[in-house]
Amino acid sequence: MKIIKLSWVLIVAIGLFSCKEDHKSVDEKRPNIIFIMTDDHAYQALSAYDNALLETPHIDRLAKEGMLFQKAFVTNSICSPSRAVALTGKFSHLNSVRDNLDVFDSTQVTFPKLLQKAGYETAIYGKWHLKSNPKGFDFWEVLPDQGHYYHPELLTPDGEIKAQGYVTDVITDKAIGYLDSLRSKEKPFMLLYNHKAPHRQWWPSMHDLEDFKYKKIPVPETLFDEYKTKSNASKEAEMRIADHMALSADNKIAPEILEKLNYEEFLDWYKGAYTERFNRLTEAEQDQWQKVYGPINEEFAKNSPKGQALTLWKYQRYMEDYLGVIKSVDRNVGRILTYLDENGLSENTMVIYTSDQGFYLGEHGWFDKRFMYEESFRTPLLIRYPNHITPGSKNTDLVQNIDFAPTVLDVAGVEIPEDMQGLSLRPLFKNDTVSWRDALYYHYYEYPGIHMVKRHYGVRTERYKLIRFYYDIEAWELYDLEKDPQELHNVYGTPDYAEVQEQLHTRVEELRVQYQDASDSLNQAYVERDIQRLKELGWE
Ligand code: SGN
Ligand code: CA
Repeated sequence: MKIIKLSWVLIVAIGLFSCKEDHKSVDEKRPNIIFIMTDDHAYQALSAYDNALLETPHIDRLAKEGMLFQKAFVTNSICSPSRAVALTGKFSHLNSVRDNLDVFDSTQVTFPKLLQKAGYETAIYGKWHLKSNPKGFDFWEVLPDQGHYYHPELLTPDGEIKAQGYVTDVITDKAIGYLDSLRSKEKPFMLLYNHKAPHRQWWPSMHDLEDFKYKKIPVPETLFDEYKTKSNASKEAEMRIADHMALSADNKIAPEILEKLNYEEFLDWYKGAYTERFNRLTEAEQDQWQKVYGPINEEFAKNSPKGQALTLWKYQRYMEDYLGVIKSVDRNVGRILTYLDENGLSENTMVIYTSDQGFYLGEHGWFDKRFMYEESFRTPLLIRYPNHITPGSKNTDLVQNIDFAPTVLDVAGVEIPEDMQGLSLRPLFKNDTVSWRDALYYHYYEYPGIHMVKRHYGVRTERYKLIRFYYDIEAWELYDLEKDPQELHNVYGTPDYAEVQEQLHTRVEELRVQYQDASDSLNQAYVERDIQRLKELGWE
């Protein structure tokens, strides 16, 4: 009896001791980091934010077990610039990438390089879109440029390879392959796991072809917005579902049908794009595809909608494919999280989920991004970091993608270079009241260019937003986000807002100085250089 009792005491004591040891090692070990960036994932289509459109249970897990940032924004709502900001912690005018045509200067300091120097192992799989080759990674396989949904090519240190399968699965297989067999078990790792999805032209995986088809998708109130109080920048942008979404490439109606029905089909390029993408499918995939899209094509030919009915039809088709593509992202994020669970890695890994920017899902009649209006200025941000972030917490501070690099470095215990312009989000993890920024700065440059969104910059505070459009337009817009969250009433120049307007003018100038973007002549030099470059490309 005594012996049994004694052995119990020993077992409990050993148990307690080893628990304590485990706990200690979790706290003291440098965390692994998985940084997930999708492309064009609107927060409106992520159920931790809003489940009106679909459920994303796997991505939502990161909010349930971590923190959901409700006011996360970008500095320049477009792909390559956003990625350069994330890597460097600096605004576009200082990191060499102001638009999608710029080449990333890979000699710059980036957070992966600093982590690598500090003893982390670093890897990237998936979308890169920065033209120069990745630097600061022990392992990398990236999509050339935008990449393809089916059987994508990948750039590797040993040259280009062609993968078999659907891009979101392929990237996940590579990421899990790295975690499972390539990874050093001695070093902490930092993995950039970047998806192409859900970028235009929204080709769902074979698993999700039927998912949203014919389901009635709620229509945004502003689908037929006429921009009554807005400047011409909105009217002249070429990203309306009604006028600029291609019935062939985007909505997947075969070009032959459109020609037969005399639809004024958009650019020739878009017709070619549909066939080119369809031809990437294997024969079996083409058959499966036709089983779903064939009847859609037949119905379109029968009803041949026009006018507002056509816009509603296009919106519905757009959403069916866009949401289908997100389904596969969600499932694959689930695979990664399960891998972490099953391999004892969840506890000591910080997982960040974000997108390179937001996206319009029919709001203001649009698809695409670029504008400083909320849907494209905001981006999803969810962070899980066990023992450091309380599960299920929500943050409403104004955070921005310049903060990603400082945050990752801070969490890894690496010194944040002084010239990084963002702030570490770590103080926000504890849910305490901390003194934080009161305003965000934004600057978009890609004009003239695809979608023709004019150059603009501006400031957003908790309540207001002031925007200046410039170059071949001179216009200011002011929104009271509390009274007008949909940004339908531009109140610039109205007497009631005179004081607020003046304050915001002062604030935006202060931010331009703070972030070293104050010189108009410099912007003019950018403009001239860009115009020259566009001419050389034959785009103007
Ligand atoms: C492609 C898209 C555009 C999109 C840009 C930039 N057209 O050109 O609609 O705005 O990429 O997107 S597509 O029909 O070829 O897909 S970004 O996310 O890379 O900035
Ligand atoms: Ca993008």
